[in-house]
Amino acid sequence: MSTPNIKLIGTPASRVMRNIWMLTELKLPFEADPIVTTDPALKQPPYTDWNPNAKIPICVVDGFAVYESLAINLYLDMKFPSQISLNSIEEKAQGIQWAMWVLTEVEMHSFNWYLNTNGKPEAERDANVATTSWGKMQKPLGVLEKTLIGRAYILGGNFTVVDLNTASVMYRALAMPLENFPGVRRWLDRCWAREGGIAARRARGESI
Ligand SMILES: N[C@@H](CCC(=O)N[C@@H](CS)C(=O)NCC(=O)O)C(=O)O
Repeated sequence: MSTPNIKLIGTPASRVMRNIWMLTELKLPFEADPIVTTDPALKQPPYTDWNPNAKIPICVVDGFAVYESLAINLYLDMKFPSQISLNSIEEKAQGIQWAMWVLTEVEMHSFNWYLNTNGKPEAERDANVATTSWGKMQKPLGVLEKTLIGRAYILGGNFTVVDLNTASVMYRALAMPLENFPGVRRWLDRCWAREGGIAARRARGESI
């Protein structure tokens, strides 16, 4: 197979980090276009041809464009089978299930918690939003804690793209007080300690 031509569009200080992690796991070289969301070019072709939402990330593989960060990772998983792949139809269904779960049940509460505890300048933080968001995190954290009983990773003993997608969306949970969710704490730290997780954090300027 010839080397694929992969372009990953968007600054690493964004959801693009989820795809940097995936491409690092797959050991696939890619051309980075670190465009930022405020760049007016994002609202023009060729970007809007690739993603009419004018958002990042976008991944273009041999001319085929995909957007939506977790859809990109599930596509890359199907296109480039690897050690972390989902193989059976049932595993692929779980890949879709967990991607939808983390985006609908976790992402917004996790981000709002981060913004109002650390992310925004202190004067702009709202303690009520932080408390409400932390409250909303309890149910999904409990679900994940239960899922991880007796297993190192979400589907069992091996790290898969399901863990990558779920843990990458839970980036801000790294800073959460997870004492009541020890299984989630261990799993999250184990996932983010991987080469791809470290590469994604370094790409956004973290010195880890
Ligand atoms: N659900 C999409 C969200 C994409 C998204 O909102 N990306 C942000 C950057 S992380 C963006 O491009 N924002 C620009 C805007 O909203 O105009 C995904 O996971 O890829």
